[in-house]
Amino acid sequence: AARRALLREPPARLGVEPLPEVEPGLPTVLPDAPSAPDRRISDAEGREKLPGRLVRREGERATGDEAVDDAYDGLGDTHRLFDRVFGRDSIDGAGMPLEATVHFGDKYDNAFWDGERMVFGDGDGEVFRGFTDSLSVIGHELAHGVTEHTAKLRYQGQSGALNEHVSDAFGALVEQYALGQDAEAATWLIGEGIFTDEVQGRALRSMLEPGTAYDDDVLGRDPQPAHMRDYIETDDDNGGVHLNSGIPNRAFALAATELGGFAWEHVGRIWYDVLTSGRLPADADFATFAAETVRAARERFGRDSREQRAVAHGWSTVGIEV
Ligand code: ASN
Ligand code: ZN
Repeated sequence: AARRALLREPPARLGVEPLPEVEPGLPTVLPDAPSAPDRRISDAEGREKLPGRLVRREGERATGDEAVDDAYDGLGDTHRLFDRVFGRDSIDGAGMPLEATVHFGDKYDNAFWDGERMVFGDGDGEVFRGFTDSLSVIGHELAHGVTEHTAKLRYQGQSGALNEHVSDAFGALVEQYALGQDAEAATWLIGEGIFTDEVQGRALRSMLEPGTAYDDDVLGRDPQPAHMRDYIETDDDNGGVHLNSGIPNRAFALAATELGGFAWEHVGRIWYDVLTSGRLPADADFATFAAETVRAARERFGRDSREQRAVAHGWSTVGIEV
């Protein structure tokens, strides 16, 4: 009962209605008590040198530096989703410190995971605001760490696009969990609030409608495909990992919205099961990954369950039959 209560506990920060009773899936292995994060935020002070100066450790007061404090809070929100919903304490599942560096570089227009830490630029102020302004981006970067410690999806071609997709999926879930948003209320946008007002765009990517996140004079049109027929073959970007991720992103968001309710309770759980099953090859292609999600849906929610059908339906809508 304690475990179920944990699973249903509403996001802590905002007072949301208690979650409704849901039909229980298979028992979820969760710790009896939530774990606490161990955050360490460093400041690169405008240089491209890591890790930078340690400016805020776990339990320390806000610094007043927005990037530092947003990164600290965002890492807390990300830790909370993985811990409370999936029973995973931090990136490695064993309480590993969450390390981030902010103010990386001069007008640096990106955020990334370097294998050990999350790194966030301030943006140039013309196209991009700071990269800590979006919780889905913080969740995205931390999820790269989780993937590295679980399925180890190779960052090239289709497995690379799946690696990117997994980061977008959990980035979106971090935001939804923190806001107490169900699948219909969710924006399914990654990096909302990242662009300045000068840019014609809503976000970096749209999971539900890939290819529609922005259409701007300088940036051009969002190039993400939304269906297998538009898969992009390229040598850039490790084989278009940030482009072709639109295809699995849409399958995930479609399944979630078809099911309704809280996405972390169904598709999130299924995707997490796939990541941690030990069955997914590091070089998995879309079809292999899709088959694993349908199998995980069946194992957790039952043969011919709504969940299994919604997941299969999501994939077939983007041109992947399972
Ligand atoms: N924001 C990108 C990502 O996390 C940065 C990169 O590709 N290095 O995937
Ligand atoms: Zn990424």
